[in-house]
Amino acid sequence: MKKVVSLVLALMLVFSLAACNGKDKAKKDDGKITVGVVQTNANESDWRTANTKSMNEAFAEAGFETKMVFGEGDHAKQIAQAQQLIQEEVDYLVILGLQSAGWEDVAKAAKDAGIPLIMADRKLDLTEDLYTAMVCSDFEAEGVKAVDWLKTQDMDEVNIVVLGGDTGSSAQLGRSKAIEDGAAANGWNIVFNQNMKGWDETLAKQAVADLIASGKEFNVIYAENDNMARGACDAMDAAGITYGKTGDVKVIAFDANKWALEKVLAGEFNLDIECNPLHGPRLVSLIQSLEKGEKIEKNVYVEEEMFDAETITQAIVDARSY
Ligand code: GYE
Repeated sequence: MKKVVSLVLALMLVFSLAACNGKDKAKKDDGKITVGVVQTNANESDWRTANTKSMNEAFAEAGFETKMVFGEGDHAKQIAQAQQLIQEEVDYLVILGLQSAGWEDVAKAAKDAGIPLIMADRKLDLTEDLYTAMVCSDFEAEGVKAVDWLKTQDMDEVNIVVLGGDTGSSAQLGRSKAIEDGAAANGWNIVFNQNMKGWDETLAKQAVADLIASGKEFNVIYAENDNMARGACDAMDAAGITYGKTGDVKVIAFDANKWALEKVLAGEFNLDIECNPLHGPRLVSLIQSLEKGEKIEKNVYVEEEMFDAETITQAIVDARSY
């Protein structure tokens, strides 16, 4: 009798395991591609909001299942989230890193699991054998555009306030390197150079307000995104400092959100360097090519423009999609 009971229990265990695998298998076999996305922060900036929306909309339209998680400023959390998505056997892993360093173990785990790793938005410090593709912005090149523009402004003395983004993100590293190299090469003074945690507009406003209160002279704001540029302008408004096209302080911003381009058109921002967040369609096209076994371009830098208060038009602003 005991042997019969043991046999029945063993068979129940085998069938339950098979059902479990069968359920998982069925999920994988429903033909849906599952994309794991490790995003930075949900409400980091208007750029990030447009970026998240672009991926969610494009993936849904393509019939992908999206598993999006948010690091919320915590690099270690992003690493753990990426490892969890690998455990869940997503078909593709898209990473938008809070930090550019520290991704080797995740990349090796994804490779071992046969999961293509795609870097989006921000390049990570990974050798080419550890990722499948990159769809990012060249942040140093963005900063060089701003430096080249500043050189044309024919200013006797250039005293720059640098409002950096999240420390260690490739966006901050590239944009900061460009202005620091540009200042050294052109004899400009960087009178303030601090990174704002989370690209935070309020932190940027407070930093500029404190700087004004300290009596530090400056005539250029180099804000590494639109939100921080707006914070700086709010601080200058409160202190009665003029800025923009006809003011005493030139304002340089990055991202080129539509609302910010309205400020360029109004002459409040002198220059806005585009950093295009609409990675959704690019990632869909890349994943569909990979699914078909097509050869892909491994490293793609997104084409981006810049907008000058001297030349922008309402038509240009109206045509913008984010
Ligand atoms: O400039 C900023 C966002 O990674 C390029 O992150 C992106 C940056 C963007 O929060 O607004």
